[in-house]
Amino acid sequence: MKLTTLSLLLASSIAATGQQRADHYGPIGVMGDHLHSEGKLMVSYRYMFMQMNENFSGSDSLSDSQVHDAGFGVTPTDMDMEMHMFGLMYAPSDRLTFMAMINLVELSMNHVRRDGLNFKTTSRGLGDSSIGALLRLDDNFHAGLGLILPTADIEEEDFIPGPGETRLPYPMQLGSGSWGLAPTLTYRSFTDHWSFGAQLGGKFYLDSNSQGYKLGDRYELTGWIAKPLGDNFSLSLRATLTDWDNIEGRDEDLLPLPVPTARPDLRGGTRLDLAFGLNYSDPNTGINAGLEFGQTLWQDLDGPQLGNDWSLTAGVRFAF
Ligand SMILES: [Cu+2]
Repeated sequence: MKLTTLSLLLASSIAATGQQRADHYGPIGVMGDHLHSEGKLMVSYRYMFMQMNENFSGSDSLSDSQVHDAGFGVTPTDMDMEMHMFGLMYAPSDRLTFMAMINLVELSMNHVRRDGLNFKTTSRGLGDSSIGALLRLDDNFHAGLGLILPTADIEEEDFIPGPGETRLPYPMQLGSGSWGLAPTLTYRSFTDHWSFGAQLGGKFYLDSNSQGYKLGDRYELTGWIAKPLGDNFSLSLRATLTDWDNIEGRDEDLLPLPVPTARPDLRGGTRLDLAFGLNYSDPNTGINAGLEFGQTLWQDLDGPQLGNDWSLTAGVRFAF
């Protein structure tokens, strides 16, 4: 009888925080979704792949020849983005968790010229980094503030038929080149059979970079539901609305190439993504692994601009 009461109490406290469950952590694609208890350290690695396959103007998709007809001698046809993200979290108290992250970025973009010639450009290297902190406000809410560190190279070059070896357009650069702030407000709640989360986040760049431009502000609202399956697994469904502004200023060393990616006023947009996720957690070892597959449902872009198609994030988190 006593044992039953104790285990019921234990079960309800676990349900309240989700501490031991696979959905204690949010979907793997969400950053800053959780805090840690005092003295805990977490290391994480995430791999992210995103693919863009089509150009958009507003919410309409454009064929390659429609982009040519809009006055561009060259159109991008598709782009792959890969990121390796290494994270560190440390909690000096139950209310405060520090975070740090570095990223390796790999980009490749295919193009077709009006005369039919195809070519590809690539860039790879260290992306922007960040340090930050999460502060617990109450049982359900925590606030975060990240400082974006301009550690990425924004002077990447590659061979382009015509001009030859030259500065690559904006989306092929590895980061922002600017210092920035990334605030977040996160909600989490747990019931016996479900958990819910939501996060409102922004990225605001503070100054123009060394090349004379500043990436536009970015806002992201994401919300998810997750369901534990047994002791070690959970499934999640997440919707994300993202809005980002055009570039201010222009890259002084970028040639006026006849391609939409070289235009600072064709970078902004809004999009809605849906993602399906799976988490695995082993409370005995502190290992949590996650997978999340995302599909863009709708986008409205200042175009012609390549739009997102799908993404995959896979990662492991280890707390000790
Ligand atoms: Cu963590």
